[in-house]
Amino acid sequence: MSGSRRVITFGTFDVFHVGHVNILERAKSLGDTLIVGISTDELNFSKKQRFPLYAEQDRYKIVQSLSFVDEVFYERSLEKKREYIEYYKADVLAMGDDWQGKFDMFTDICEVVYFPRTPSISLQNNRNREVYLKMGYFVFGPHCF
Ligand code: C2G
Repeated sequence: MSGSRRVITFGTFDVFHVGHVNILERAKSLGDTLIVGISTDELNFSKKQRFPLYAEQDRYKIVQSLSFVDEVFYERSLEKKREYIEYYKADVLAMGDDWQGKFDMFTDICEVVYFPRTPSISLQNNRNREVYLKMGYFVFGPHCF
């Protein structure tokens, strides 16, 4: 649709929580169409040396089901970010501020916006960690969402 503003964001969105809702909602508020790149299991392993708790097809399905998400795709390589932004004709790239400054090189092709992370979502220091352990998840060391 001409004149509509397209926003893109990327993430793993593992064990989906309200911090993820907040960033996606804020990202959508910047435009008309929200496109989300979901990191594949393999990409996650290469950047974090562990696999996500939820499989990529489940993380994909969860994010795709949100009313403010319009399109979802698999992000297979961090190096392809520029290609993804161009392919999806994004006007804006939105990310949480744990990535502050990291994507400023794309300001030549789109606007780059960082939103504050939602604080205090952590498995390390609260009961959530125990709950996950009881569910049978092996939670590696400090695992903060
Ligand atoms: N986020 C947030 N508040 C949290 C946790 C996450 O705002 N408490 C945001 C992050 O800043 C990010 C998005 O939610 O913008 C997804 O977070 P992750 O799933 O942790 O994504 P990550 O593994 O950092 O992948 O190429 C970029 C990567 O794909 C981002």
